[in-house]
Amino acid sequence: FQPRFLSDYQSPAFTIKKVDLTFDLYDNDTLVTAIMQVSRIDKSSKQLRLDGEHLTLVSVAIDGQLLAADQYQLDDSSLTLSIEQDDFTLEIETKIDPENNTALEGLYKSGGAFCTQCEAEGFRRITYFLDRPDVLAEYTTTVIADENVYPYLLANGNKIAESSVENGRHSVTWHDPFPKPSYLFALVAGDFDLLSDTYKTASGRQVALEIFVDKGNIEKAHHAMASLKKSMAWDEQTYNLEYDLDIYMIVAVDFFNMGAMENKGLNVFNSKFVLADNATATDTDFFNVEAVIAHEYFHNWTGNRVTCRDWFQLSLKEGLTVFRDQSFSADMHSKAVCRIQNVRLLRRMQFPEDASPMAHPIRPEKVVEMNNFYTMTVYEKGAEVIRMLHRIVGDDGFKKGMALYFERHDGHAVTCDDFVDAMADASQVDLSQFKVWYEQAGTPTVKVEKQFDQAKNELTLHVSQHHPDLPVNKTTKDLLIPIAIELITQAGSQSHLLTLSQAQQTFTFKHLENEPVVALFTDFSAPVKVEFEQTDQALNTIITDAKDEFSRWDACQSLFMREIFALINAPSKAVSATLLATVSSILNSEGDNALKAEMLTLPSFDEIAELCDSVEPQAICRAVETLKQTIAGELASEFKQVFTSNQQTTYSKDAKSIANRALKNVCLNYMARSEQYASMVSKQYYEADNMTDGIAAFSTAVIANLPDLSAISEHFANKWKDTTLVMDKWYSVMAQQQQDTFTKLQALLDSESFTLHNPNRARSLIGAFAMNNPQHFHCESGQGYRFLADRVIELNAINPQVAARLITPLIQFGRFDQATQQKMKREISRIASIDKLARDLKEKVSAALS
Ligand code: HT7
Ligand code: ZN
Repeated sequence: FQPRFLSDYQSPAFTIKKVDLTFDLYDNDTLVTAIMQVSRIDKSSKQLRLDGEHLTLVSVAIDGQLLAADQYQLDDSSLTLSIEQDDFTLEIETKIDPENNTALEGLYKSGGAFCTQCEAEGFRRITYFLDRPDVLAEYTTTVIADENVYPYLLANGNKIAESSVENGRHSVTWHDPFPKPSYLFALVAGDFDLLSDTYKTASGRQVALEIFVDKGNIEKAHHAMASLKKSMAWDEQTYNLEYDLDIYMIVAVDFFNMGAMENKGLNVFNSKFVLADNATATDTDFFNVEAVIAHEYFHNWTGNRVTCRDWFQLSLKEGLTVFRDQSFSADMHSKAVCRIQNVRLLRRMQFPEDASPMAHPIRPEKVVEMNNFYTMTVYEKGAEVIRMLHRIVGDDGFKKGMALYFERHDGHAVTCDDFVDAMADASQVDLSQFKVWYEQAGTPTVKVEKQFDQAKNELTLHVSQHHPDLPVNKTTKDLLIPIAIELITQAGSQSHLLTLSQAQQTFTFKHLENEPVVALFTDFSAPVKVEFEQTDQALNTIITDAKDEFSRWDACQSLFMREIFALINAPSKAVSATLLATVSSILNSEGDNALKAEMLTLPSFDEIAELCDSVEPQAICRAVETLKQTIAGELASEFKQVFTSNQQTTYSKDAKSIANRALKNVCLNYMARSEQYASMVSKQYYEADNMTDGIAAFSTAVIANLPDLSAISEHFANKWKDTTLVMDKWYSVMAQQQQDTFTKLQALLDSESFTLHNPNRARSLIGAFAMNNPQHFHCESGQGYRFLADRVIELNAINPQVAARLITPLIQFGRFDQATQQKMKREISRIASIDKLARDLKEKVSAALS
């Protein structure tokens, strides 16, 4: 498996301007006919090399002349032709086997329907093609299939023809007028329920909106439809961006490797991000459906109209689109809570990735398997980089930059540099140093020392930046880091934006009333770690007095972290009384309950481990458990009181009710650890009239290993046995069991409804175990690592993309002690030694073992 390098990029020697595709759909023997208008760009190039994998070639013809087998070269990944003409018609017929396509890339079957997934390099599993994002073609697609079994035949663009053909089959033709790269191609054939609506754009055009779901699920599609309309309106209001085709279709499928896919005019979604109703979806599910619908819709401009020159530029579309969906969610909901959740995700998932053997810059420079680079770094850190740009050039500058970006690049495949240049030119800010964020991996640390001159009432901050020494970075350069701060004095608070551009810099603030408490990186203004000595008292001042709600939450997390580290070092020490007082005062404070819920939630295992160098994982688990038990015990009646006062008699999805539920369920989690109130958990479970409360009680019962657990779990499974997405939740919760864990995990693997072939199901059990059950994943016997490795080996043969995602917690061993690292590496070596190891896994295990 050869790596590809960004530095080797060459523009294509040939391009394909138009493609006419016909799919004669059969489960095992689909015939694909591709008629392409090809042009030579580089006149010195005589060989046309087309990508193709897992294909059976039927015929090749140039300008109507069939080629004999000795007139082309064929191997496992390409078809090469010698070409005389500059412009010619190339016709290729291939056969494919959608039913046995368990990798879910290219054309495959999900349940009873045919669907496609072409990003990143799946189109080459459909036909031989220039499967690269800088070849933009105009597509016409004809789909032919049995009319009864597949009444809906869909593809990108607008429908231009339909007819009945022989043998009970029918044919539908679609045309997409917007030239696009092959990764945005889509086809769906199936029998669905259809939810239809319309949207009138700002300029008055009528757009048909269609959501296709499995039969019987239409009532679960209304929230997705409302989300789509909100997204369309938001993009018009915020960036003046209108939808461009006459129809926007979304199809929900159960078998899908990721969340959703932004194919032009025909999004294909994991049903998890479409279907939601009060009985089956949690508040978080409703939020996520809205966010993913928005994300895919926003790609229509940031990704589709302006696309990536090459896959190294993936963050051009993904970082920017995540930033756009985060901004949208923040406008629809609580800004502070959204920001806290973005940061939690970044610290829990991206920071560890950025310190792992697979660390890479947001614009990677070396790739073996592109599917391995749909990462937290490219997406989430990529969004943080865009957010910093936004902060540096300001909201107006950013909007002007976006407008200039579309003016310059609409209809083209471009680079991250092109985007930053548009921002720099529109706002007249020099962003050359800022571009270092695109080329450097690793989470920077910013160290700050504070000096206060009492006589002059002058504050000085000595600030320095430090970069981890990672093999992936040849050298390290200083970054341009925006540092938003708040200075809290008796007279109130003042906000400043500092720009750190050098290795060390000093910032001075004069005329202060008294020595201020300093809140650094308010609103998490840069994706860095911070070293700054602060007293508990200063952190408490930030919690009570900072204007920035993110900083109030962050200060609270710092207090928890401090206590957890103290408990790791001295397990039998008493939990600090000041911390208990802080928790109590948050519990009893006025204000936003959603924010309070976030403030009362302890840091996760991964956030803690992230700050460790060489720690035994069990020591983290023990420290967290001690802290949780102590808080729960000491403040039991306060939790009960807040729990009771936030109980609701009727279920509603307004922001206040969602916030109340969040707070109440955090309280319940603590109450499960106090003898007096643990029974409230099963009471809530059986009385719940919504999934948020039901699943909160169920998972609390599992994590606290309550006596009613088996009755609750049986009741839940019985009630929801026919609802796939809810059963995924059941598997996720069951993966967190604390007693006889491995026997129970085996029983879950053996259960009738478990299959590794469905990525949601695989992730719900195996992913949830490795990510959310640290006590047992990291158990001293190494059984947790073995369990994961065994599943990864099984998945290698079924779906390498999913296997390679699930291996992540096993390769992030660097923060643990040597003994733990050895156990983890032993399992990685076992994976490395199997026959036919897929490229996806090979890249990751090689990096981990090098
Ligand atoms: N752009 C989409 C990425 C995606 C994907 C990538 C590889 C393999 C399968 C995939 N499914 C979707 C999703 C997005 O970021 O919007
Ligand atoms: Zn995306």
